[in-house]
Amino acid sequence: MAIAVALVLVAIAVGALAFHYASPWWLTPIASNWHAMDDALLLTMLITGVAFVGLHAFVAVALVRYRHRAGHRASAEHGNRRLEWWLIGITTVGIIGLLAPGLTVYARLITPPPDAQVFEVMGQQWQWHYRLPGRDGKLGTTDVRFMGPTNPFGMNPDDPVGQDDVLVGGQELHLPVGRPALAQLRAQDVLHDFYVPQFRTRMNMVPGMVTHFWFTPERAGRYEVLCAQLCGVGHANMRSWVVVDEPAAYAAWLARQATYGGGTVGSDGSGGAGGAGGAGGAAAAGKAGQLVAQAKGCTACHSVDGTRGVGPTWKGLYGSTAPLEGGGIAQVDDAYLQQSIAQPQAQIVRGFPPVMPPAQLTEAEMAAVVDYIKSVQ
Ligand SMILES: [Cu+2]
Repeated sequence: MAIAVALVLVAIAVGALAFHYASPWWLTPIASNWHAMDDALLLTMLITGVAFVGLHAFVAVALVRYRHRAGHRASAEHGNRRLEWWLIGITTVGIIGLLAPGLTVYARLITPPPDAQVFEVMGQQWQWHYRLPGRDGKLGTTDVRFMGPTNPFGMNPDDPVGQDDVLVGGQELHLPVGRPALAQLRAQDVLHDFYVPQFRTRMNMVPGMVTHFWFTPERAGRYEVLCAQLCGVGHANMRSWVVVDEPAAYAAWLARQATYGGGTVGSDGSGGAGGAGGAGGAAAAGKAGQLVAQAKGCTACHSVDGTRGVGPTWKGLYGSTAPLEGGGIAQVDDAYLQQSIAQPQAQIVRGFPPVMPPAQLTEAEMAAVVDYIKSVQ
């Protein structure tokens, strides 16, 4: 019996090592300066791996060597100074090896170099918003009381510093390769976490706080941003992209971006007289419904390209018919959309979970969203 248990323990240790070396789940190729993160992780794996295999081997050997046999009796040994010092010493070194690299790397992660370019990330159920400082290199002030469907950052309309801020349209942020970037993180509603696996960095985004970390993207490419905190039913759809560009491509992208004050970075009038003091300049006419849909989080669950999400896609929805849970068919018209937005539980489309919360929209926002859904054909 003792030998069988010892063999099982050896099999567990050997199996764990085999799984570790043959596993397809390993780190993605690194694309930032944070090789120290990988080193800290590998050191942790090494220390815990040696402890894991060593303890299993020790128990297996002890089981076989001191198993019950006729004529043998175990005897207790009281106190062994030498052995105790060895165990204390090895454990101390092991724990220092587990803690020290993480603490030093973290201290460096939150201490940006002076030439780091700031960008802001705002997390919201369930999407991302990005903001870059304009020509002045400074982000304008914000306040919770200015936050709304068309102003997710809470931009202060009266702050001249904020007029040239770049509000990145779409769900894609670009960064120049080789230049240190300082991520400044906020959250509107609940805990989120900005995570790009290839950068090896992540940080919680906490409502009411500004957190930060820095990195230097070292490889051009398109990298997926994941939310690394379970933040609600749309969490899995809270995705976005960071595109790392060569300087020329980055400059071209930046020039096309809209500024808060109106216009684009590339146009000379940006942040000038035309835009100064213009509250809500971000809301380009005709895009109101799309902005509301993004701001209210609709787009986390409803695609506009026909992909099946948590809820039905909006592509081609208007004018179609929807099969209902429990039988029956609904004609998708204005009245149906308005009811489905305000009281989602009234009629559930067959095959979709009844998880949508009622959306709190003003009459104007409701009309804008319905118009937007109509336009997605
Ligand atoms: Cu999230």
